[in-house]
Amino acid sequence: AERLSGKIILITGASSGIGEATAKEAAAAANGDIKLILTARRKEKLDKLASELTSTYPKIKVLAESLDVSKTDTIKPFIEKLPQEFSDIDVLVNNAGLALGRDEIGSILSEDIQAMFQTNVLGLISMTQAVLPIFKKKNRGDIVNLGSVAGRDPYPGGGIYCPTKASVKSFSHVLRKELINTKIRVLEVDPGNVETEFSNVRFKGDLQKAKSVYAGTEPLYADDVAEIIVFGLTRKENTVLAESLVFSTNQASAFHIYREP
Ligand code: NDP
Ligand code: 8X3
Repeated sequence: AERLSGKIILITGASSGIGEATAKEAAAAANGDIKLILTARRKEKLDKLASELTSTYPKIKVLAESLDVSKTDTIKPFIEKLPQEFSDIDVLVNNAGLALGRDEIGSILSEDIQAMFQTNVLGLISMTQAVLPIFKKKNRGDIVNLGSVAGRDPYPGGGIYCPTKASVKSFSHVLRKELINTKIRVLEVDPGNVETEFSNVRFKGDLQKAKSVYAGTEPLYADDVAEIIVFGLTRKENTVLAESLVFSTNQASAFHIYREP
């Protein structure tokens, strides 16, 4: 919609899944009249997406930059050194995130604990801290945080991932309350199972295990979640899609999943 026209949108984790789909959905909604800052660790994937978008929409401006949000000291300098035409960000999509393993508490690898908190929580907080002054200056801007059903409905084997997403929820609440006297909006989107690279990453390349997460169901796909994000971003300025729990039609909680026999 024209409500996204001319905006500058920064997406973390735009090299795959929900982040990549959100870039495409936002570009389509604005019919290319948009500037996208695409970030993730895998620069070659971002470059591929950027060239796809620029060949579809001649008017679009895309900046693809590698940024590892778990390296939190690099975030503020990254935001401060953005080229001038991308510097006045309007929308931050805090999407970068991951789960590693399904090990039970007591046998979780310490590097997995570190990576999940460092990315899902500290990375998201640092991005928000770096971008918020830009929004406060103009009393406007949208922050979209990717939570999860896992943050609401913790499950065995999610000893770290679930608390990281509960942290995202708590952080989003505080932020929305602190910004009550501004026009800055805080949106949180909490999906159930979405078939992306998420499970390949969680099961560290065991594709059989990854596939079994979605077996017998029609899961959500990345573009389904991207549609919800863009729906939220294109509401009138007086409206905030504060929280949305999004399931595939076969899912009703973290563990209520109907699978075709
Ligand atoms: P994908 O694995 O497909 O995408 C994850 C994205 O995050 C990739 O672009 C990856 O890029 C990026 N990323 C991971 N670590 C870092 C890092 N340290 N710095 C920068 N970018 C990073 O998964 P999804 O699209 O499914 O996940 C997106 C978000 O949605 C996550 O926050 C996830 O927790 C959440 N979510 C996913 C659900 C699902 O079932 N799939 C359900 C609920 C929530 P790269 O590797 O190139 O850095
Ligand atoms: C991803 C969905 O249920 O595996 O957030 O945690 S779940």
